[in-house]
Amino acid sequence: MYAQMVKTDSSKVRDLSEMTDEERAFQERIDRGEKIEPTDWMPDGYRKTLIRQIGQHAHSEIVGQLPEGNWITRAPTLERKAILLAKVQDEAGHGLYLYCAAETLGVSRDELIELLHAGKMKYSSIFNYPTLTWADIGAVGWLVDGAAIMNQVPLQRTSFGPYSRAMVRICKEESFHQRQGFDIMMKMANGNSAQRHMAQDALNRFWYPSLMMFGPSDKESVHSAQSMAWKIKINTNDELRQKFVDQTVPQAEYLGLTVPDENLEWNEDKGGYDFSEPDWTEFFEVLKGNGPCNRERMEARVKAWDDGAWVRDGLMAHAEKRHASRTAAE
Ligand code: FAQ
Repeated sequence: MYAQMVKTDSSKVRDLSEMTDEERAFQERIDRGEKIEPTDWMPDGYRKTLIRQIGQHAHSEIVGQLPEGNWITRAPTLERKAILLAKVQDEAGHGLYLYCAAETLGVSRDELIELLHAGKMKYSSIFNYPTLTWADIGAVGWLVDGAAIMNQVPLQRTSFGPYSRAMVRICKEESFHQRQGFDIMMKMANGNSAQRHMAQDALNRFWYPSLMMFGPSDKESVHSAQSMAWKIKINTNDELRQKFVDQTVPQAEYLGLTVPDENLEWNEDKGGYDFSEPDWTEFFEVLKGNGPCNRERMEARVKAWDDGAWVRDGLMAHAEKRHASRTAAE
């Protein structure tokens, strides 16, 4: 599933002097920090890159409901259940804002969903890992939402207006998600020894997959150079990964948990932690569809889509009937 809808290479980012007048005017708007709106002229590659990234982001929000949805019926208290339910509903809302943002670029939600189900579009690698214990729900909120926020806060300044505006609301909600995850971790880490053990085990299993969320290392990233020139991305994958580690290690220390990396060490010169890279072979295997839950996640999404066909058909039939009776009345 390592299919590319559009591929750019850092050596191929063109200089202003190599652009057509239209392309140069567009790039200058980006460089001045102007927002690009859906009806503005844009290069085909800019449109395709946005559809790929926003579509992948939308799919991640929707597929991302599955690992947590798995725990709604098993949350330890009524309060935790209500909170988790609200969080999972928020993720559905994020998916919908993002599909709407993608639709302004001329692709329909149905087309994007078809591409996902056909294995031609991706969703975040992180959601191919299982949530085995209640502490995993804490780790998802703390680490996965924490990584998502680290990536999404700069995206509020992305150059495409509808994407940037969607990000403002999403980031507010994600910060509540991150705090609820950290709150679960605090309860578990300060609980009895079995609970502390579950919290540590969740951190052990989610640490490296969370680091992978930022994408491959900068030298392996095919899209970063062009996406940054277009301000579709604001930071490189490695920059965000470093910021995430620097922010999260003190939080783990506060919880009394150990980050599962024996090479983790504060580096005074760079003002950040040195840390071990994730296993990139595992990352690319997950992207190819060979992660622990890829098949299960896609089956659940395809089933939900098929089971919902009668609702979509009913709504379409109703809309057509109303349209026909309005036209007849006119
Ligand atoms: N998983 O050249 P790059 C969330 C692919 S939201 C899967 O570096 P790019 C909320 C990449 O698509 C999480 N695939 O790519 C939540 C490309 O393949 P392609 C989602 C990945 O786009 C929390 C290839 O590798 N967030 O979690 C991954 O410049 C809790 C080469 O990579 C977003 O989508 C990956 N981790 O940078 C919900 C944020 N990384 O498309 C529920 C917006 C890379 O050519 C519960 N997206 N790939 O076939 C981005 O910022 C970027 O797209 C990156 C990747 C940084 C993810």
